[in-house]
Amino acid sequence: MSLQEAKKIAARQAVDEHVQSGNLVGIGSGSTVIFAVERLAERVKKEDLKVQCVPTSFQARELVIKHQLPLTDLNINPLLDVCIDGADEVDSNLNLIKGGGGCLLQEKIVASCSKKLIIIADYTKNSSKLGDQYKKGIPIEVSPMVYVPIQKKIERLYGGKVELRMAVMKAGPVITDNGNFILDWKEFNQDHDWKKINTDLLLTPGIVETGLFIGMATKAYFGLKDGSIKKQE
Ligand code: DER
Repeated sequence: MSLQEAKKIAARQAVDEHVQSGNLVGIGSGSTVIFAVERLAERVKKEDLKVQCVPTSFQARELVIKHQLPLTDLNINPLLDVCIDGADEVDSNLNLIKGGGGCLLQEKIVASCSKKLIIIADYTKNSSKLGDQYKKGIPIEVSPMVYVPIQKKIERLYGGKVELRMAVMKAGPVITDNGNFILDWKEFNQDHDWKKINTDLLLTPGIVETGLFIGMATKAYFGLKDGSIKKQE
């Protein structure tokens, strides 16, 4: 089974099992969530499903609009029934690395305002430890004015290598939807206490958010190579 197919079966199963009519739904960012939104739109047509969606990025908002799903926001609906999102890696404790797409701040905000965070992914995201398979680093969103001191501090205190994420189709760094930079923390020690590390990082002035989603996910759906679906909770 291709990666795309694996993403698709995971996304469709998660939407069918976790979205009921009348639900307020957080819509994550990335490629896997596209299949989830397509399934939502299908169900709206087939079942007259009533949902309102809160996007987690410019990309997610455009996706919701493309599929003519109703938009809302957290100030109108401060508590969502479910948030469905992808991940860059999921460990055996259901801790996540997210932010490969640079949308981690709004993703974490929306997830934190949802009763459930349902992760959808292909089999390449299913690891026992963070860093087993995902080598692009833990994304950390930072204020542009202080990215170098933060880079140096993380390397000094925790080891590894911290790189400013550079844009591909634009000279200079990636600028997030929130006007910040992204640092990618690579070659980190995989045996860190991620809850402590995450707390320490978030106490650092200038760090806006991390791509460490610790103890936030309710359940993960992985599309496997053989066409089956692995559920982890
Ligand atoms: O940037 C993000 O957090 C995305 O959700 C990412 O982790 C998953 O992207 P994918 O569905 O394209 O693999």
